[in-house]
This record gives sequence, structure tokens and C-alpha cells, in this order.
Amino acid sequence: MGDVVEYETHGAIAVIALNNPPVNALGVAVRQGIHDAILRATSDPTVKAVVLTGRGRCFCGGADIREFGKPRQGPSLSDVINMIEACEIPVVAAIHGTAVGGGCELPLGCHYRVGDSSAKFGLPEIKLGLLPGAGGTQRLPRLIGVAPALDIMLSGEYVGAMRAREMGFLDQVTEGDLVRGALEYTNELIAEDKGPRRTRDMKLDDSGAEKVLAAARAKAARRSRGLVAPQRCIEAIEHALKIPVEEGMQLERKYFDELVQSDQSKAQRHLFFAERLAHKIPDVPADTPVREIRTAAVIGCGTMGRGIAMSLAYGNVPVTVLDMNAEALEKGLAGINRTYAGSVSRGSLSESEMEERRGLISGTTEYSDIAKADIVIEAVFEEMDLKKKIFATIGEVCKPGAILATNTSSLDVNEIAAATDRPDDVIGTHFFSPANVMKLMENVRGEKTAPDVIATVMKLSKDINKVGVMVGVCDGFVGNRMLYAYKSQAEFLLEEGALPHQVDKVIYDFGFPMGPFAMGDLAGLDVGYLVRQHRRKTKPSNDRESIVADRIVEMDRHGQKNGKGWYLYEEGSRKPIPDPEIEQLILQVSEQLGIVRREIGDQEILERCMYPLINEGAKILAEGIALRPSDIDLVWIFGYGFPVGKGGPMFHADHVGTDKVYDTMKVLYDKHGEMLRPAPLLEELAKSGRSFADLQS
Ligand code: 3H9
Repeated sequence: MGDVVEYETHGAIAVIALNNPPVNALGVAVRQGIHDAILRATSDPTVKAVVLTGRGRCFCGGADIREFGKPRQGPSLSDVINMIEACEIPVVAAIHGTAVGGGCELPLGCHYRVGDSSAKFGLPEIKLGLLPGAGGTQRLPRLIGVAPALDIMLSGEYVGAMRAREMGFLDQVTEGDLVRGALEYTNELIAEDKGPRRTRDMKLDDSGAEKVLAAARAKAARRSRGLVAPQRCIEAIEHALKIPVEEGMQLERKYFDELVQSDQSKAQRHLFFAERLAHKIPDVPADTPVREIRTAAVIGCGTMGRGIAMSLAYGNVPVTVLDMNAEALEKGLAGINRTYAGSVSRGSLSESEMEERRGLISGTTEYSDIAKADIVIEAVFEEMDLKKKIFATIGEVCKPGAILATNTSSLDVNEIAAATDRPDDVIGTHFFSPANVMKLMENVRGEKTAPDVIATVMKLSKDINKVGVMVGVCDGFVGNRMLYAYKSQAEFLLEEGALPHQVDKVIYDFGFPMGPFAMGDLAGLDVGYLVRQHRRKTKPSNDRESIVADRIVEMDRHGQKNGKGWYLYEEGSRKPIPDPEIEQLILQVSEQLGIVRREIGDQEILERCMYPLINEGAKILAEGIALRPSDIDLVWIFGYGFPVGKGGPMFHADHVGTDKVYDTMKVLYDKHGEMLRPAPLLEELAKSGRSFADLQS
């Protein structure tokens, strides 16, 4: 038995403790250690019961994800859990912090479970493109019922101690020292002669299960379109209802083994590590002090400002929203109320959570009311002069040490910072609409941003449940710069022969929630129009530009908001309907440009949209705007709906092959010229047989 599993006895109870920092992942040494410790306890006639616990920050973060895909060694996790369950003396799990994945299946195999108030359990395998593979799909429904088990597995969300007690996952929530509480509980079991209580022997209540499964299937098809793991998870739970537990476990294991080899799971595992890697910023070491964020302010109560305020309230940060226009402020706050009420009526927020969060948000029209905020996030219209004015004011008004953040999606953060006399306090925090829902925070460091401001904002991203990615300053940063590269090609395709619904279908079939034209209609076309007009004045260029998008706005078509954009929308509907008027316009534009329209196939559309996106990512990497390829993947997954199962554009490029992407870019360049010139970094990787993954640091 190695050090990663400790063994000691307290009277008649053996305490087995996982000690494998940081999260007690169940790698081969830990599995072997538990196996040996259980054997030792059960071979000792003086031991009457076992307590299984974890040292450090949590009980257990599950199977060691780094071992997946490698040859299996030592006892399998299923074997270890089955061994625990088969024990003739009671085994009690004592849980603090998270018990997730295999770290939740382990206590499911124990006979009793106690936890302290920090305990949380969950089966997040779905987020790794997997299903629980060590009995979770068979045991959890038996313990807590089919509907809640399905919910937990398909959402991947974690359940807190009190709720876990109500559900029947925990038998007791202890106060004070956990192991002492667990020992008391176990001594009572011994005194009352309570033997093992095996989850596998519990009767599964199947009433109403068919309906629950059908609803889960429909939801998974909608929410996780194209992903295999959710479907497999539902099937495995169905097996729990229909076949003996042992057979159910075998099938579960078969599905797990298939999924672990799948491209989708590989992509999702890449994203898991990418999220953690994004917090490692070479010149901002992990021990950089952070500034305390106790209160926040948001400037601007429009759509973005509201969403940002709600995101902060989610993280329990009191926030004051400032809008100079009292009417806009009132309208914005009413909008927040409506959004919360909607969440309550959908059941995703409880009445008391709503009250709590709403109580954290207040409004003001006076700068003096935000002077004491620890962070101020400006979220007004994308206009440099306006932003500079605001930053000059907050630079003066806000307390020393306050972080001054801008939600700009493309403007120069250095120029904004220069409007203050404290540019080291200034940083970009680019949220995505709707900000209360979208997970990405593209944090933009300026030339002078202080390291502790960077560290604080990255921590804040995590605290408010966002995925924070640190990027550098350039036009559009990582996300919008790449979006531009992709969207402009989509528009050129229209001029050359395609139609909006054809392009959108290809992108939707690839796995995005919608194509670029439907997305444009959803976001509103007028804002992009104004940005383009502004850009033409400030940064004239000879690059090819599509003119259809401008024409559409000039025809007073602003997208869903006025019922017509690239598509038509019926009153109250969001379903895009192809519009002959737009098709006519596109044909006219082609003719005007002297382009002979041609049939464009789906594969060409896909490559023409996705490869320039990847190509721009390569330029961004070479310029050091993004730290690593996986940071770009996070931006596109969590900010732009790039299909999760493909792991992000740079991961996808590796999957296709950098040589293949380069060769196609070369063909496109020969045909269309400068705008599609392959990035030197892409060329270098392709020619040296390397991938973007080789650049990961
Ligand atoms: C599974 O269990 C399959 C089974 O059903 C069947 C098997 C047969 N493995 O998140 P943090 C690392 S699938 C390896 O920043 P926190 C992580 O990379 C597994 N490494 O900490 C990071 O490393 P580094 C299902 C892991 O305190 C460090 O630990 N389980 C694992 O904010 C700290 O991580 C999950 O999906 C792992 N399982 O949060 C668990 N977990 O320092 C997902 C973490 O080098 N994990 N690491 O960057 C979590 O939710 C969080 O990590 C946890 C801790 C809540 C546990």
C-alpha cells in the first residue's frame, strides 16, 4: 500500500484515507491502496467496520482523467467498489468537499454515507464525453430514484450537502470534525448491529420511469445535439430498470470503454484541462496576490450591463449599476427582474435564490455611489470617445486600488487605459451576450495592466462560474477577430453562389447552434453596420468587403428585432424563413460585382468558413495575443458555440491535420488572394509534421 492511501484503526473501526493531492484522483496507486486497505481491514477480526475518507481539499475528484486512453493497470475502479460493497462489515464514506465522478461512485458502493456541510456530490462524466463507468448509472437511481439520478448525470452539476441529505445520498450531515462524526455514526451502527446495506440490492422504483426517460431523451437531443454520451447515459439507466444489476454494470462498462476512445470524449477531456491551464499565466505566477472583490459596479444598464450585474450577483458580489439615464436604469432593472422571474418560472432558480440575488443588485445615476467599489465594469456602447470619457471619470472618482474594467468587444484597451492616470488598474473583461448565461470571460490585458489585476480578474471569472481566458490587445481580441475572418468568408460565399440558408445549414450540421446568418439576425445587424462604417473611416483598407450585409441594414432589416434581416421572422417566432427578396438582392450583388455564380458544395462551404477561422487563430498565436492553442479553443467553445464534441477550432485543426488545413488554405489563397494567405505558423506546423497541440504550454 503506498502513501496515497492511509490506514489506521480507531478502536474497532479502520479508517482508510485517500491522500493523493490535489483532488485524491483514483489513479492506479490509489485504487491499489484502497484494495489493499480493505483487504487488511476485512482480514483483521478486531475490525468491525470501516470509514473511508479523503484528506486535503476534497473527498475525491474521481478517476484520474490523465490515465484515460492508456493501458489499464492494477485493479479497476469497478472491482475496488464491488469489493467494498461486498464487505461483510459496514463501510461508511465520510465526505467533505466534492465527491464526484468515480469519487461519487466510491461512496455509492459504501454501505452508508455521512458528510459535513461542505460535501457535494455529482457525476460530471457527461462533461468529459463519458458516462459514469464504475456502477454509477446502476447504483444512483437505486439510491435516490430515476428522475433525480438522470438529472444529476445529464446536467453534470453538483448537489450540496443539505439537498444530498434530502435526496437520500447522505445518511447524515455532521457538524464539527467530519472523521470524529463519522466514527460516532459508525460506532452506533456497530452498537445496533447494523450490517452492510448494499445499494445494488435496493429496489428500484420504476413508476413513471418511461415518461421520465422519454423526456430526458428529448431534452438531450435538443441540448446536446450530436453528442453520444448523454444518449448512452440514458440507455444505461434504462438498463438499470430492466435487467439485473450485474448485467447493467457490464453494459455500462462497455459504453464507458467505447466512449473513452471516442473523438468526442477526447475533445471534451482536452477542454477540461484547457480550462485549468488557462489560469496559468507565465508572468503572473500562482502566488500573485489578488485584490479583494467585496463590491462591484457596472456602468450601463443595457443588455450587457444587466447580464454582467446578474453574473456578479450569482457569485454573491453586491453590485451597483450606474446609468446616467434614469429611465434606462429603471428599464434595465425591470429587465433584470423579468429575467429572474423567468428563471423561477422555469424552475432553474428558487424564489429565495431570486430574492437573494436581486437583493445584491442596486441602481444609481450618480458616480459618487460607485466610488467605493472594488471593481467597476464599464458596459456602454462601443464608442471610443464615450469610453474614454467614462474612464477619465472613474479614474478620478473610484478609490485607489479599484479595478477599472471595460467590456469592450474590440476597442483598444491601451487607449482606454490611457484616459486614466492609473492604466495599471485597467483591464478588459469581455462578456458575451446574454452575459448571465454565456460562460466566457475574455479578459484582455493592456500593456500596463498590473499582474495582481490580472490574477484578480481571472479569479473573479472562476468565482462567478465563468471560463476566464487571458488575451492580449488587438482589433477584436481573439474571439471577434476570428469571427470576422469566418463571417466575411461566409458572406463572400453568398456573392459567389451560395445562399444564407445553405451556409447556415452546413454550419449547423457541423454542430454550431446556428449558422452565421441566423446568428447575425439574433444579435442584430445594425450594430455591426455601425462598427463597419466607423472602421472604414478610421482604418481604411483595400481588403475585399462583402456589400450584402450593408445593403440589408440599409433596407431597414435589423434582424430578429424588427422581424427581418437575412431571414424573415413571423410575429413572435424566432424561426428563420428564407426570404426571396434577400435571394434576389444576393443575385443582384453578384451580377453587379461581375461574379458568375456557381454551385458551391457543402464541404467547400465548411472549409471556406472553418479554415480561415483556424488560420486567423494561428496568426493570433504567433503574435502572442493568445497564450496557447487551448485558450483559443475555450474562447470559441464558451463564447461562440463551437461544437463541444470537436474541442474548439485549434483542436479540430489537429484532428483534421495541420497539413490538410494548410493545403486547403493554399488552394484558397491561390484562388482568392491575399485575404486567404496561409498563416506562417500554420505553414510551419504543416511542413514540419507538427500539430497545434505541440505548441501547448
Ligand atoms: C470518472 O470518474 C470516470 C468514472 O465514472 C469511471 C472510471 C472507470 N483527474 O479543478 P481544479 C486536477 S471521470 C486528474 O483547479 P478545484 C486538475 O487538472 C472523472 N486530474 O481544482 C488540476 O490540475 P493542475 C470525473 C484532476 O479545487 C487540479 O486537479 N471527475 C482531476 O477548483 C486542481 O483542479 C471529474 O470530472 C481528475 N479527475 O476543483 C472531476 N480532477 O493543478 C472534475 C481535477 O495541474 N474535477 N484534477 O491544473 C472537478 O470538478 C474539480 O477539479 C474539483 C476540484 C471540484 C474536484
